[in-house]
Amino acid sequence: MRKRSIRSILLCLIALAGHAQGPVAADDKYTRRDAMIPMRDGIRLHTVIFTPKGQTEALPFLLLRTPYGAGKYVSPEKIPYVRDMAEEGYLFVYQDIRGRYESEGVFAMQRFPRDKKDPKAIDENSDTYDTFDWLLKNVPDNNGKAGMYGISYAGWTTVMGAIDPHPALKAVSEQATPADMFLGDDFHHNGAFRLSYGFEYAFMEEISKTDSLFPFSTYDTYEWYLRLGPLSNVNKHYFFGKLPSWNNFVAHPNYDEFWKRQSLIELLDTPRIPILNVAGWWDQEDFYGPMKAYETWEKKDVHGYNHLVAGPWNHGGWGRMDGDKLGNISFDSPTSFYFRKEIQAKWFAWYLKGKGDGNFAKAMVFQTGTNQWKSYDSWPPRAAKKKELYLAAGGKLSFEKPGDGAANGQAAGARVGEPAFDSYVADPAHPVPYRNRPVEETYGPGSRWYTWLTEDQRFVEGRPDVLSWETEPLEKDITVTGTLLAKLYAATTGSDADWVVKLIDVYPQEYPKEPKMAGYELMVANDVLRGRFRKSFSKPEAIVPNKIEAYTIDLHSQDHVFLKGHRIMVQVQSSWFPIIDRNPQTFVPNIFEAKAEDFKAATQRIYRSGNSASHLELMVME
Ligand code: PG9
Repeated sequence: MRKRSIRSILLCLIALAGHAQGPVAADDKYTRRDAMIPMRDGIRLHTVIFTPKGQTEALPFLLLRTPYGAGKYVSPEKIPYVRDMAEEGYLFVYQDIRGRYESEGVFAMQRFPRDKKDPKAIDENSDTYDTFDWLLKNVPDNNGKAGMYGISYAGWTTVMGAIDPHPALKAVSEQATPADMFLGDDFHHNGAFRLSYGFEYAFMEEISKTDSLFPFSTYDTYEWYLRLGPLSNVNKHYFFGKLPSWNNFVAHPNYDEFWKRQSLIELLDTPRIPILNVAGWWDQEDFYGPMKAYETWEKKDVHGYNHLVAGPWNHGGWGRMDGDKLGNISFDSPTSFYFRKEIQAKWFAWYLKGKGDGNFAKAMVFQTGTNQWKSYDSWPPRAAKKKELYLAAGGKLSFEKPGDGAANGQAAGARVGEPAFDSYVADPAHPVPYRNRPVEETYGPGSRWYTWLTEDQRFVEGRPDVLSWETEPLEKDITVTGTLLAKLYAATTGSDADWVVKLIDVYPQEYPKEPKMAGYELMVANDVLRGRFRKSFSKPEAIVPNKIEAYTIDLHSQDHVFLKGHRIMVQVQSSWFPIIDRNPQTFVPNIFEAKAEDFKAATQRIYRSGNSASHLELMVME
């Protein structure tokens, strides 16, 4: 997990521990030992081992492998994320992965799996294996069992450890692992490049062995990225070809072997040990990942090992504080606290210590709107039924399929026989901000990155390049549980376009429960599709100007109740800057090499009648 995720939590915990000489304090319940553990190729990895003071029984290991600095960890009972487990008693182990912080070797962003025929080859799986071999032999009073867990990058290292597990590894919990960096996680969504994240993260991890923030010259990075101009200016003026990840973004603009080789969709096989996948509905970095990992494993889960937890959290939000609120949104109970105590701690207690009843539902999901935990025997639940929600005339949304164009409020300028549409001009010179400006540096001071997905979408409503459609106030609750997608029928005067679709819960104009939330527009699902990839992510194709084409946008899944009196809204726009780079709207083979003159304004038409009736497909529980 990132910044306010692991790093700042740790810094804050170190401060909390209130010690002057490194992260060991006299009142700590655990003793710390640092070791350099040798891997099969001779490289040594820095590892921090915490053992309970006065340990009376043999205990299992809990390992977390991170690129963000293992040395910063304090005694486990002082870390909210693992406090419940620390009370229970484990041998806590934190390790710097290769090339990061105090470990030797070279860092590789999501290192490719090794060639198993080569006994000297290494990867995160072999490093995990070698670590366990060493721990079992060198840490006294262990019970021969181990678990692994971690958020985001450490979730991914957990997955790598679980793929071909060491015999001592008995259960894992991957939390917010990325699954596919081209399709849905940190670096791209449906082929659209996550510019601010990709740029800042590549710099942070690869400019040196320890995390560094890029020195932006403006506080509002929206302005900085706009002034940057075409992406080719990044290497020309800032990175000079020195950051491997940036060079890979440039060299692999399509879904090729580079992305597929690291994709969990390709890598995951039958789960060999119990796996608890954990996702946050408003995870600003890796929501796709754990849901996809769960889905992929589920298809091969012959032993019933695979489980899912999804809750009302941002990236890693289950690991800190209470989880009763996210941004402006309240959930009525401490959901993170519940996860840590009632799910995570019980999971490892059962599999590593044989304590508890081992009774874990297939999917443990926090339903928002009603704000209740639900247990399902499958995800998505089989009981939900598909329902189409159509864009209609006059900015309305309707569960009724619209008829032909004439009957549905045709716009001026329409061609004869053209289906009804709504239209806007998308200009790459004035892209729609993805969050309210200033867009602070992602992990910079005062950044509101962590909660942007819960931000009130009224901040873009007045813009002529954002279209909105909404229902009347609902006469009864509508429960959306399961997968969602948008089917847009759209045309552009350009030859490439991005389509951003947001599903929004609009709170009633009078909201006595929390008056400041009256009229709030909360995104409950969203994503972007880069139009060139509408038929294939591997083979981009120019859009034929002015031709109506179908675009399917995966809006992932949700468990949300639109309550009686609320409205459902859909917004469509063609930029989300700078989290998504600007589409030039002129097809070029590689957008990383687009020229300034390729960026052109285009008129977009979103159709809503006859065979071109744009709609969302929702799974609804009756
Ligand atoms: N989202 C971060 C990340 C994970 C894996 C690769 C790249 C970035 C993180 O929070 O660790």
